[in-house]
Amino acid sequence: MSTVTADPAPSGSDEAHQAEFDAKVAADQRIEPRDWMPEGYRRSLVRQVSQHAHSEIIGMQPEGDWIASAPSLRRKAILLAKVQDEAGHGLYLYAAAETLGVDRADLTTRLIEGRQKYSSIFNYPSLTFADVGVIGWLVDGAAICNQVPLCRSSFGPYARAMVRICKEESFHQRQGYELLMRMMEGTGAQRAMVQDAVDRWWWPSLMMFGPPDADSPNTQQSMAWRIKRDTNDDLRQKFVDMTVPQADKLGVTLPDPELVWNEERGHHDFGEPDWVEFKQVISGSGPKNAERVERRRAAHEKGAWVREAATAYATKHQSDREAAA
Ligand code: FAQ
Repeated sequence: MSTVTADPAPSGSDEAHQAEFDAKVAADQRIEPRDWMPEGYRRSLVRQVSQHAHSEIIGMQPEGDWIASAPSLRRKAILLAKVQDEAGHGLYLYAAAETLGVDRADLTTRLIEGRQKYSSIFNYPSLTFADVGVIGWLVDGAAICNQVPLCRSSFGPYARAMVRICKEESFHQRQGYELLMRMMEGTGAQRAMVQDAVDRWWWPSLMMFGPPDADSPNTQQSMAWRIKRDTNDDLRQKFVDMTVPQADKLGVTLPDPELVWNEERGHHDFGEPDWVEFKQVISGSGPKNAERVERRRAAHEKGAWVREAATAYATKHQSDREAAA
């Protein structure tokens, strides 16, 4: 992947800028924050990157609920590390969004006022410790499928953030699968707990990839701009094909009677997720939407003193530096 040095103050006509932008995208070169970019491209990135950042932060909650009652010190240490990683992912992504000229504080306000979306998946409850394993296996598995291609996204800061995030997500996926393997070697009750969690998380995991391509208003343009590299349906198919053998090895049944290998297509056929439920969840009426957002709002308010202290510290150091200069 080659890079093009950004011109900090591009000059010339809009047509020339557009032509240069189009050429860079077509050549798979990165667009950097100081490069000229179409306003629609900037807005679409702010939309996707901030929703992604919010998802990481809200996504800490379903598993975070189990930190205090993890069944062993080892499981607690793993879970703590994973949830901390999600916070880190949120930070990289908010930082990437800020390079597009938006303010993280404003994005947070939009999230807690319900004006911006985050991933539908995090509006479902985590009812047992098996959910921790299934979130790692299926939710992180879906996230990896969706996000590895984003390492080649046309916007430099987003693509670079995704490289590190994907490495950490791979660890997350493996820890989930390993936890489930151990539970499946356990008692009948433990195996039933795993199957129950798989039954509850399978369809919401498929919804993570977004609506079917025919109902996806953003895919076509985002693909043309190479923000997205694959369509929602293509990634969903990839996830199903990748997950079926893992489910077999684990010894669980995926809750879809239509799931079958199609020799002709070289892919699995599978049933249709409940898109009515998906729309309800993304418009704020899922099982946990209100609780997730309220908790985020309370945490934000509780953290006000930290932000004030950090700002006071930075201001003091700035004046000390100026006095010394
Ligand atoms: N949930 O036209 P499209 C993770 C919205 S991170 C909620 O197809 P697009 C790590 C969409 O925003 C998971 N809303 O949109 C982790 C749009 O609304 P808008 C997050 C959804 O952008 C693991 C409208 O529907 N990952 O899991 C969803 O082309 C474990 C129309 O949709 C990312 O954000 C949904 N599932 O494609 C953390 C990846 N799907 O904005 C903790 C980056 C669609 O017009 C624990 N994002 N919508 O009002 C993407 O790849 C894309 O944005 C898609 C959606 C594929 C999510």
